[in-house]
Formats: sequence, C-alpha cells, structure tokens
Amino acid sequence: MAGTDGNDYLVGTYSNDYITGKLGNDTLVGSVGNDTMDGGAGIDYAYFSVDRSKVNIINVSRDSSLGFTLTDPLFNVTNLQNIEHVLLNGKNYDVDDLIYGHDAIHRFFNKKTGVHFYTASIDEATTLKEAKDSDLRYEGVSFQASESETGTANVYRFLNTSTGTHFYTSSDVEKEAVQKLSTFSYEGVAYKAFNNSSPGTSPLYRLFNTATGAHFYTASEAEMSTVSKTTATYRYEGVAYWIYATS
Ligand SMILES: [Ca+2]
Ligand SMILES: [Ca+2]
Repeated sequence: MAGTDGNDYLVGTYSNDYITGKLGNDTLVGSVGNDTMDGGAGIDYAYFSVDRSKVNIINVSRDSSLGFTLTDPLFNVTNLQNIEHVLLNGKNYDVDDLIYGHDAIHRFFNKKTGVHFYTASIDEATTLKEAKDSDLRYEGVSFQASESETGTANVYRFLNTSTGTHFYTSSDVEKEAVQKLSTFSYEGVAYKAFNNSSPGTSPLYRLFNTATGAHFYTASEAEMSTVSKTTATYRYEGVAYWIYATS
C-alpha cells in the first residue's frame, strides 16, 4: 500500500501490510497484523490505539533512522522506518525520545563554518537531514536533555546573525547579557537541563572556539579532552549544565 507524494492518511488491513507514505507528511495506521510502515521523507506519524505503557519499543542500534519495532499487547510486531512521531491512544511521542528514554538532542556539523548545531526537535532534525545541498552533516544523538523533571532549568537558544551559528545557555544571567548584544537573536527555549549534578546525569562540557567565536558542547570527556589538546583555538570553559549521556 503506497501513498502519494502529498500528505496521506493510510490505513492497513487485518493482514500483514507494507505501508509507505512516500513524500509529504503522512499518518499511517497499521491495524492488526505484523506491518511494516515506512513514512518516507517528511514528518510522519504512526498511529496505534494502545497506551504507551502497553507497548514495547525495540531499537537495537539506537538510531531511529535505521528503524525500530513496536510490539503491542496482542503481539503484533510493527516495523517502523522514517517515522518521526508515534501516536499512542492519541498522545504524541517523538520517536527519538521513545528510543532514548529522555529528550534526544541531535547534533549536526556545519562543514562551511566548522561549528556544531544542536536540536531537540526531531522535526527540525529531519528537515535539516533531508535538505538538499546542505552544509550540515548529521552526527547522531549527542546527548539527552530532561523532559520535565523537577529541578530543571531552561536552556536558551540564540542565533548569531553575523555568523549563522547558535549559542546555548541555561544561565539567566548569561541570557540577559547575550540579549543585549545586537548580533544575537533569541530563538526560545531549546530544551531543559540541570544546573547542578542530579542522579543519573553527566556534565556537558563547553568549549569556546576563539577562531570562530562559537561554542562547542560535548558530553564526552574524551572528546572534550581531545579537542582542547589538539585544536589550539579551543578553550575549555567548564561545565555548561548537566544532561543524560547517550550511553
Ligand atoms: Ca505521502
Ligand atoms: Ca519521515
């Protein structure tokens, strides 16, 4: 069963289906049976009339772009590919967050500016991955932010309009200082993180590139150490805030 290159609503049969949405933003409904649903390009939704607590999500590779399986209480196994959202009894879950357990932060490398970009939005990540002639190379889920646990702080996102690079901070003091700079445009709350060490969290290290004026963030102590040792233009600034490491 195949959709069009526009936005489609496709419902499977009671046997095993292969449903592909092709281009556009599609909603795919598997019904009973062991189905394969491929959303294709665009922002796609897979619908199941089951609660989150009743389904099992299996993603061995921990890479949503390689697909994952969802098992429901009736033991139907659905293989999902290129799906960005799963609707479980009407509640919308980002696929990357289901796979990782927390708010997955995607990392891109801009080949032109040499600066990294981070986003918590699977829609933004998918759109950037699918953009043609993009300078951005996808590097995967870098770390996980918090959903809404108590004790979390907002991480604010700014765009440097002269360089096209982004800056992230959880400090209200720093936010106010950056907002006074004419080159920075405030883009809103990027995600949530902890300003202090909290059970299960890891530090996110922040480095400043004196050549580009941009910041680099990593949860990997090895990467932080390598970058600061091998690249003379990087200056280690300390822990930005606390997040969940990917593994
Ligand atoms: Ca379509
Ligand atoms: Ca898709």
